Amino acid sequence: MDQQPAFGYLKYSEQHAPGVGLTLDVSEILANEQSDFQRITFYRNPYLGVFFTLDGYIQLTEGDEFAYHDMIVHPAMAVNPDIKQVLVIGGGDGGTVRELCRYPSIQKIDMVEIDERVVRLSQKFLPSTACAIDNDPRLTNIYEDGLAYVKNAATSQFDLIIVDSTDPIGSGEGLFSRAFYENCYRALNDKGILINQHESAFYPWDGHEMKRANDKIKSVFPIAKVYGFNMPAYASGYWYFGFAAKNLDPIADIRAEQWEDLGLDTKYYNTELHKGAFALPSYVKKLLA
Ligand code: AG3
Repeated sequence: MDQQPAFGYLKYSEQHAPGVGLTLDVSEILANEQSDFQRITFYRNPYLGVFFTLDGYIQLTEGDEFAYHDMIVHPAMAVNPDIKQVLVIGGGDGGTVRELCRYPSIQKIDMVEIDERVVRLSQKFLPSTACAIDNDPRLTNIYEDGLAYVKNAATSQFDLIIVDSTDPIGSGEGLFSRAFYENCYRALNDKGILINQHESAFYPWDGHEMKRANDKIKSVFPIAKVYGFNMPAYASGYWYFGFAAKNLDPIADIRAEQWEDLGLDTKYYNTELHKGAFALPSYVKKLLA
């Protein structure tokens, strides 16, 4: 990450709004294929490292994935450090399960990813995120539709469900449906927590999806909050996750000391930031009201 930007590279460019986008130099195209579900492309950028897109949307860069994966895992673990049974839907690059595997108290993780090609290409080109896959006996990889998996899951089976999905278009669309959230509710026990990829608020089309998802989750879960984090490669540089639960409140029930006693070295998350992340800008509060 200490190279100077240079001229003469190919460019990857993603449109975020009319006249606004993100451009990354491409020093190498590592893979580009159409799977049964989506177009998958892996690139290298001289500064942020390997990044990949699904149907033309950046999923992560090696340089900023720490923010995303810290924030999709650690807030829930700090609210309930006794989490043992976890279901991850999506997350084919492995970053989410990498963070979960750092908790010795977690006994079992089912990772249900619809597209095995994302996992295999990540193992090849993103070993820094995919390192836990095929490497931790607690982790089971299942290649099927997360929607059907949750529908067939036993009642109260999980302490935590994490939905590490793409946007609500294409193969990820069903993971934003009310029926899916209802099945998650049923598959979670009384202390259960649902964390989901929740889009962002700044641009109206992303904000529209964020509100739609939030309205549905609020109608299913008694506790339904969102929290934000800085994500440089995504539209507006800021993104949200949802925290939904049957009983546990993300602020009132945080067990900060117990989490700190674990001594995990995290690059983004800490228990002070935890509280701040749930404090929303006024325009976001208004959007979700
Ligand atoms: N999952 C995708 C998050 C949303 C990306 N959307 C976008 N760029 N418009 C990231 C997977 C990380 N494990």
